[in-house]
Amino acid sequence: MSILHLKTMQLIIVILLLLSVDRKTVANTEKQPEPIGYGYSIRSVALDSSGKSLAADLQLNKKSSLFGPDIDELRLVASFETMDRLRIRITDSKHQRWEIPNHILPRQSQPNISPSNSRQKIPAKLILSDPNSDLTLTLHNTNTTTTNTHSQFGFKVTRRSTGDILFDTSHSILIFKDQYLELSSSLPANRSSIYGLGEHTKSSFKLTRNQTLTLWNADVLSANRDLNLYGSHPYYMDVRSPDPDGKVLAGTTHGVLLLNSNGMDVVYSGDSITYKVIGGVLDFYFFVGPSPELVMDQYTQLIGRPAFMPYWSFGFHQCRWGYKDVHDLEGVIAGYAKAKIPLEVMWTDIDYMDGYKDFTLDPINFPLTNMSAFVRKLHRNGQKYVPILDPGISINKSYETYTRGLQADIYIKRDGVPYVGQVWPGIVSYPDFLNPKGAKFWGDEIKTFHNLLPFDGIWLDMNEQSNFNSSPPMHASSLDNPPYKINNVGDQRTINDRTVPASSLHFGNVTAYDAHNLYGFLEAKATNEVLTNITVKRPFILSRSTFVGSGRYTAHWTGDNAATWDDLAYSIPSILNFGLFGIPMVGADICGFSGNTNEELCRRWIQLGAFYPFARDHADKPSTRQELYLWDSVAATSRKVLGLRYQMLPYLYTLMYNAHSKGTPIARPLFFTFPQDTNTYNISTQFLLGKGVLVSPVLESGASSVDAYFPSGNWFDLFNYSNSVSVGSGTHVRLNAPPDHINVHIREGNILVLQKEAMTTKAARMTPFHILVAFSGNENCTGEVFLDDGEDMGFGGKWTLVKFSSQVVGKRAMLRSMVKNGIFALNQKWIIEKVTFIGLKNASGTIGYELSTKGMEVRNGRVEVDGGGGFGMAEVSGLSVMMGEEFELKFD
Ligand code: MIG
Repeated sequence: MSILHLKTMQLIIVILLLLSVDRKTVANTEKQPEPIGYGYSIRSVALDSSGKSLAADLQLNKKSSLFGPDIDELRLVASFETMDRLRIRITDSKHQRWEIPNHILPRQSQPNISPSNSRQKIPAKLILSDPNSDLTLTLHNTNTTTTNTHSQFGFKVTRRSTGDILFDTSHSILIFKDQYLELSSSLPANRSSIYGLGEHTKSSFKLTRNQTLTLWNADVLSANRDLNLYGSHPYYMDVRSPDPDGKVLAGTTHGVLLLNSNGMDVVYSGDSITYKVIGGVLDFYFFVGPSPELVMDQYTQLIGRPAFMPYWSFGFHQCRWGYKDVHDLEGVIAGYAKAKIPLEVMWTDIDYMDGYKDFTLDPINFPLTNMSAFVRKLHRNGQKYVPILDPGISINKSYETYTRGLQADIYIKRDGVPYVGQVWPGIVSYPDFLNPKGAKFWGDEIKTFHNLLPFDGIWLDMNEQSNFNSSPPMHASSLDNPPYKINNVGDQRTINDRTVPASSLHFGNVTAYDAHNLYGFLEAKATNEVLTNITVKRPFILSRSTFVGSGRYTAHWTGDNAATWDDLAYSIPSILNFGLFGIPMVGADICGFSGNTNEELCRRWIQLGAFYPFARDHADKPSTRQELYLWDSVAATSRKVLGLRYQMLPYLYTLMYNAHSKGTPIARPLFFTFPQDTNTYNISTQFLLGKGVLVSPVLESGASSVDAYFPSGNWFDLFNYSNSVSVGSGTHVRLNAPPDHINVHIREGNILVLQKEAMTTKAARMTPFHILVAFSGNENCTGEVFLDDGEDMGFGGKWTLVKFSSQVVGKRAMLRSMVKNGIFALNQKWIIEKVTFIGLKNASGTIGYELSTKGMEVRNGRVEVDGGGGFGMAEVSGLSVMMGEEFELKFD
C-alpha cells in the first residue's frame, strides 16, 4: 500500500471517529425520534376451501403517534382473481374506510373468509399458490429487526417458474394510520426497469433512481419536469433483466397497481419502491405477464379496455387559444386547404364562449348563426368540430345552466353550501359527478348545447379540478391539512393548492380528500355516456385529468408543454407512459403550447407529432401563430409526414382496434417488440407504432443527423423503400436527417396495409389499398387490418378483419390473406390495387408471379425487381383484388 493510501486511510478513520463521537453527543442531548410505526404481526390466518384465497388478521405491534394513531387490527385478504392476477388488499378490520366505488371501477368481491379469533400458532411462513398461476404469495411473520422484539408481518410475491421475487416487503415495516399508510418493497436494483407511475413530465421513460413521484391531480404546466400533473396512475410495469442463474429471461415483465385514489408519494430508490399514501386502503394487484403485451392485456382486463376512438380522430387536428372570431377559424381552414395540408378537425378554446360560460356562444365574435354555418361547412367537407368545456359553472343568477344546477342541488359543497371557486368566468361552482343527478345535469346541458350546435367531440379541460384560488383551511381540519405532506407541486404545498379544498363534500358525504383524483375520470365518464346517447356513435373526448381506467372513456393530451426542444423530447416518455396507463390515444401539443415556437422547432415537431396517436397543433393565447402552413418549410414537411400518416390510417386504426380488444398501446416502447434486447430498456427518444414501425425523430436544434438504435434485423425507410439499415444485433446508427426528413422504418417481418393520402380521413378511406410486405428470408411476415364504419357503436357483423402472412414456400416468396367476415368489406367494394415486396434477397431481373383469389380468378404476370440498396423490391400493381376476398400471390 502506498504512503498516499495509508494517509487517506488514516484520514478516513479519523473522520469516522469524529462522526461517531458526534452522533453520541447528539444521542445524549436529544431523544431518538419516534419511528412512524412498529409494524404488525399475523395473529390468525385462514384459507378458503378453494385454496385460492387466504385471509389474515394483523395485530399492531406497538403504538406510535407520528402522523396520527395507528389502526390496531388489520385484515389482509389475498386472492387469485384470475390465473394472471393476484390481489392483496389490506384494510382496517373493524371500520369501513374509503375505497373507490365499484361503479367507478368494477371489481370482483373478495371471498368472505374469517380467520378464527383464537390465537393460533402462526408458522413463520405461509404460502398461497394456485396451480394455474405462475404467481406465488408468501406471508412472513418473522423477527426481522433487532430493535423489535415483536414478530413482523411482510409478504413476498414470487414468479414460480423462475423463483424471481417480484415484490417483497420483508425488509420494511407496514404502517397503517387513518391518514398515513406506508408499504415498501425491495427490488433487484440492477435487474428491474420500472415504467409508469404518472402523470409527470420526464426526461427518461425508464424511472431513474432516487426520485419521489407524487400523485395528486393538479393544474400544473407540464413544461415542469417531475412535478405531479393532471392525472394519477399508481401503476407500474417492471421489466426484468436476466438473473445470474440464467433462469429469468430478459424482458420478463409484470405489472403492479395500487388501486387507491388518495394523494401519495411513491419513492423509488432503485433497490426499493415505497408507497406513502394519505388515505384509503392498500389494494394491490399483481399482473403476471410474462410479456409486456400480456401485462397490458391483464391490466386493461381489470381497469377497462381503452375506448375505440372514431376513425376521424386519427386525422390531423388544429387548435389554438385566442382565435378571435369565426372569420379567424375559417381563415385557418382555408389556409390548410390552400397549402394542401390535411386538416380533419377544427377546435375552439374558451374564446368561443360568452364570458367563458359553458354552453354559451360569444354573441359578437362567435354568434350562433355564424357558428352553425361554420360547423355545417366543416361537415360538408368531411371535417369535424370540437369545442372545449371547463367544469366550473359561473355563479350568476341569470345564467340558466347555473340555476338549473342549483335547483338540482348538484354542486360540490363545503360547510353545507356550494363551494365557491374561481376560474375563467369568475366565481364558479363545480358539478359533482359522483352524484348521479350531477352527471345527469351535465349530460342534459351537453344535449341542449348539441341541439344548438352539432359538435363532433368534447374537450374537457381544468378538471383536476383547477381553481385560481387556494382557499386557506377554514377550520384546522385534518383533511385540509393532513399530518403527512405529500410533495404537492414540488414543495409540499398544501393539497388545497389551487383546487377545490379537501374538506369539501361530494354526494354520499364523500370528501374531496378522497375523491379529488377521480374528478376528471368521472367528468369524462358522464360526457362519454351522454355523447353516446345523443349520437349513437363512438364518442371522441379529450380529457386533461385522468385516473386509472380513464382510457375507457377518453383520449388525453399531455397539457401545457412549452415550445422548447426539451419538451419536444419529453413528449415521447409522456406518450409511452399513457400507453401503459391504458390511454393509448394520446399526443402532445404539436409545435409547443406556451412561448413562441419557431420554424425549425415546429418543423421537427410536426415530423414527430405526425406519428403521435393523437396529432393536434395547439398554442397558448399570447404566443405567435403556429398553423402548419405559415412557414413554407413546415408546410412542405407537413405534407410529407401527414401524407405518410394518412397512408397509414388503416394501420393506426387497426392498432386502435387491438388496443381496444387487448390493451396493447398504439405507440409502444421498443421493449414491447424486443424484450430480449436489454438495450431497449433505456430508450426515451424513439418509439414503435405497433410492433414494427420505428420512429426516430430529431430532437435537437441544428441537427441534420440522428443517433438511432436499431434492434437486430433489416429495416426499411418508409418514405424511400430503398434506404435500409441492417444490423445483426442491436446497434446505434447515425442516420441522415435533413431538415425535411424524419426517419421512420419498418422492420422485416411486418406487413402494412396502406391507403392513399387525402385531405380528410373520409376521402382517404375511399382510396384503394396498398399492401406493403417488408419481406424476411427467415421470419414469417404478418400484418392485419380491421375495417368497419369507423364510428359505429354496435359492431354486429359490420366489420371485416383481414390477416396477411408472407413467407418462403419452397423457394418462392408468397403472400396470403385470411378474411374474417368479408361481407362488410365486399359491400364497401374496397379493393387492393397494389402489393409491394421490399427486402427481397438475391433477386434481380424480372420474376413471374401468379395471383389467385378464392373466386378462382388466376392472373399471371412478370414484374421488374428493383435492386436498390442491396435488397430487391417488386411491385405488383394495377390489381383489383377485393379486400373482402381471400387471395394468394406467389412469385416464381
Ligand atoms: O388556464 O383554455 O391546458 O390547452 O388552451 C388555462 C385555455 C386553461 C389550459 C389548457 C390549454 C388551454 C387553456 N387552458
